[in-house]
Amino acid sequence: MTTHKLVFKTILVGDSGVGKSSMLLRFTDNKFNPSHDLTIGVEFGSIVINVEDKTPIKLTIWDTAGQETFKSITRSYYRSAAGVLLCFDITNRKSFANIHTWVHEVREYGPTNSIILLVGTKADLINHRVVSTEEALKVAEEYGMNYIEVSSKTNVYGSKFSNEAFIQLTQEIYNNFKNDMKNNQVGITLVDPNRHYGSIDPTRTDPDKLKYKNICCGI
Ligand SMILES: Nc1nc2c(ncn2[C@@H]2O[C@H](COP(=O)(O)OP(=O)(O)OP(=O)(O)O)[C@@H](O)[C@H]2O)c(=O)[nH]1
Ligand SMILES: [Mg+2]
Repeated sequence: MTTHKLVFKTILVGDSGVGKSSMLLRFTDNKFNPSHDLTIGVEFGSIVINVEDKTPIKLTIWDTAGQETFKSITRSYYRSAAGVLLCFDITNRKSFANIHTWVHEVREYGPTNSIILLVGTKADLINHRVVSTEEALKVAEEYGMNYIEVSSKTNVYGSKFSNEAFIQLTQEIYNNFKNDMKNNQVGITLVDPNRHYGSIDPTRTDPDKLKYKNICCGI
């Protein structure tokens, strides 16, 4: 049975190596991978989140490749995203400087009203920090974005779980949607609960077909 009536399409963007895939892996599987397995093209994950008023929302997350080579593929995903997690690594100044380029990319190729949340990753690496929280907050404010710091490695940083980034983005998209329902918002799908969307045969054992996280669109 479909529990959710709303589907939000979101994407993870930012330089290669900042930890986008690690955020998705922590969120969908509660795991951490210490090695950098370059994302080729785009990977996909999805999860249902209950927002503050308990509305269940299915979040689809497209994890894009940070490498320049894949820019033309990843750009095509901006177009239909309701929300963006724009990530930089707090131990890597270049990834922070590139935030400006990423914002311009998202604004140029994405819908005008998509919500961007700025995410400072690897917050556990306190001794290697080169970007201060204040600096990041300032840039976020310049672009009208909120800012959050997370660690996919330790999962908890300060009082926050790394999943908070996804939850916060979902809540922001939902608030925006509730305030402006008349506007056809890109990246938001209303599911008809009376419609039969098909189901997976519970006796089926083929693990690849039942996989929750799929790789797609790689070249
Ligand atoms: N200490 C620490 N390392 C992290 C954290 N998140 C990611 N890493 C490491 O950073 C490296 C890159 O992480 P990925 O998640 O593969 O980076 P990505 O942004 O998906 O990179 P691309 O797919 O190339 O765009 C890996 O070695 C991760 O283990 C974190 O929160 N803390
Ligand atoms: Mg990746």
